[in-house]
Amino acid sequence: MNSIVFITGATSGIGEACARKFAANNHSIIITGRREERLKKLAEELRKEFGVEVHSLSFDVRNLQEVQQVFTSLPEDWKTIDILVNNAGLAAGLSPVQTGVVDDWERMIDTNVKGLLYVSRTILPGMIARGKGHVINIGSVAGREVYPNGNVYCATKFAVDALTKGIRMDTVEHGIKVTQIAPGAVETEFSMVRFRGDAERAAGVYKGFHPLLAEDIADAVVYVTSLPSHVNINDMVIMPTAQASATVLNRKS
Ligand code: NDP
Ligand code: 8X3
Repeated sequence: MNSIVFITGATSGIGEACARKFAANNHSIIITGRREERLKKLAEELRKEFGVEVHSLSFDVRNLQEVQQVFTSLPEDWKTIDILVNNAGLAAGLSPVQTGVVDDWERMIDTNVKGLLYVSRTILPGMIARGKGHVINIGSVAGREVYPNGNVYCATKFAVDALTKGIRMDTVEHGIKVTQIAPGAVETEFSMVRFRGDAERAAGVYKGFHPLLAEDIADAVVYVTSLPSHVNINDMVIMPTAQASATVLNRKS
């Protein structure tokens, strides 16, 4: 078997693009997410198109028991994960704290912070036992700058930044690589989720400029895993050319 790559949130956007790129590079892939039908379809497609081995696991990263159970259920030769892409995440809403929806806060904190911790806690011990592994956390420009009404989503991505540094410090003596990739605006299902299916509002986020594509981020994810064993990219911030900061965009219309 080639490297085994475990990707959270592979049912759409950046995670799905990562699955395609890793498959195109002949890696064995474990694709995960809650939407089982999408996982099945993607697994079949990747097997057919690239002739690689694909395992799919449907679970919610917010549920520690589920995370542990699905990992335990993996066949032994799939447990030796080389690369973990902690990508599953979301923004829910865009409101001031004083009128914020508490349930949205819980979803973001539980998914973006606790989910990343649960998956890392489950997979890191094996990497440490084998003395090698690479963890890639998908952060965000929102983890570098706070923007109006971004409050809790930004806080979760600042937490991803802190956890990336913390995991790197905790595992450096075991030879583990830890990378954060922090994108600006990427056109995926992200804004549809954030605005609860309001397609017009979601499309408006990317109007008048050329946003990043999920494939652009997947290229970077695959690149950081392609370097010699003594080289680690700690951190990468990737923006559309038309975006200078979280709030400064060169919109033409
Ligand atoms: P998408 O909405 O397209 O994809 C999000 C993925 O996360 C889906 O596969 C979804 O799968 C999965 N996911 C969400 N919640 C859970 C959960 N509780 N358990 C398991 N999987 C879950 O958005 P993106 O591809 O854009 O987002 C991927 C990551 O990139 C996120 O962490 C996001 O914060 C980050 N990011 C996005 C940017 C953007 O502009 N799009 C910019 C910067 C960072 P399912 O629903 O099937 O469970
Ligand atoms: C997603 C990018 O700017 O919408 O993390 O927060 S932003």
